[in-house]
Amino acid sequence: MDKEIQKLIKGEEVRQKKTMTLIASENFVSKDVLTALGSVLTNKYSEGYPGKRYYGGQTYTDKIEILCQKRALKAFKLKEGEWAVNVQPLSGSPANLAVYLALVPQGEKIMGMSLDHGGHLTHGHKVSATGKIWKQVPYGVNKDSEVIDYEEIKNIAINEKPKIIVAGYTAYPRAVDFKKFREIADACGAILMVDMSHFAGLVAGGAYQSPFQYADIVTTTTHKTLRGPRGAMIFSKIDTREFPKLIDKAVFPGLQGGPHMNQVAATAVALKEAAAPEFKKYAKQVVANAKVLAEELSKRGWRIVSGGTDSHLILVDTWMGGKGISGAEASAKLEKKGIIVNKNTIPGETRSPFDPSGIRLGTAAVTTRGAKEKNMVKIAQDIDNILKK
Ligand code: DSN
Repeated sequence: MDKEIQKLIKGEEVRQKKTMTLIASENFVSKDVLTALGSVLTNKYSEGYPGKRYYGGQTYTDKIEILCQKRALKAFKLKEGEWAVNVQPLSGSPANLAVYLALVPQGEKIMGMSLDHGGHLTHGHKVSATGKIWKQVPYGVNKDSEVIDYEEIKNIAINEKPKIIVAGYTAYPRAVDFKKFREIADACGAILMVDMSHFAGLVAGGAYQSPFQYADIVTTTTHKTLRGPRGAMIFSKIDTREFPKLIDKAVFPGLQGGPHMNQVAATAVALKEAAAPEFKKYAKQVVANAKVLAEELSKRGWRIVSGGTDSHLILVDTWMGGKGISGAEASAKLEKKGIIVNKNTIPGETRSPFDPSGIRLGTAAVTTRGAKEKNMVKIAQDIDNILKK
């Protein structure tokens, strides 16, 4: 193999082994997922969909894509005929973009949580294409409780009449009431899209409420709590609105070319793993670990945004909480000692996104490595010791 690249990959492998990953959006995939990802499927072009491809030689790719779709429905307990899934999005941002391209006329409104409250760039933020082609109607969390205020969101939605409402976030630790979001969407005639990228694995493992009973569209990345390769999927409800057909057209040929079939195969492997009984234990442990980590940090005087967590994710206010250390400084100090986190804005942010007021922690990766509650106590103690210095 190319020695120069081999050395760098080895370096990254060692870095991953020697450090502790507390980045909420990262995880460690199984050997089987890696094998599928590094397979000969990377050599194949498969524009189109099973049975309707543009190039020959699709005997195996068709079977792989169909199997991946079946496993996706099974992992989230969905029935064929009620839900469809597109497994071709290359990642989360194109998946969300494809949904809007399919369902929201240009210039119309996307209602999404603002970035500093925990939303994602692709929920209509102005620096993303989603905020340039469409207009974002932002919503946030309650100033005091730092949790979602459904009444406030309902009022905004009724006044603004967005075409689509996005629930599901990138830095929101708490449970989301999808039933209430359904009522809000119905009150203003909007499509309800849930971006479950962060908590998809917890949904599959039964450790976080499922959005499928209430959403019209569910997007997810495949590499966070779901523990698959980097990629994404778009689930759409089958009814007279023909969402699956519109979404398929928007993904290809609307937005993407050939799907990465090695990634689709690796996603299929991860989905089989996520449907297995051991994954339930894993998902429960992820949440139990996050709760202990939040409590233990709180006991040591760290202000936890919203007071705790219901998921894998914790937002720590390192600045306004009285400790006076910025997110960038905290992240750099922790990295020096082998703990990898990301700096993060917090609701009501007063600093810049490059050096915000907090850090975001997540327990998906350490739980894959076998961490339990007692390890969380030690991690909280280590974080406290490092940041106090
Ligand atoms: N970068 C992802 C995250 O860390 O949450 C979202 O795109």
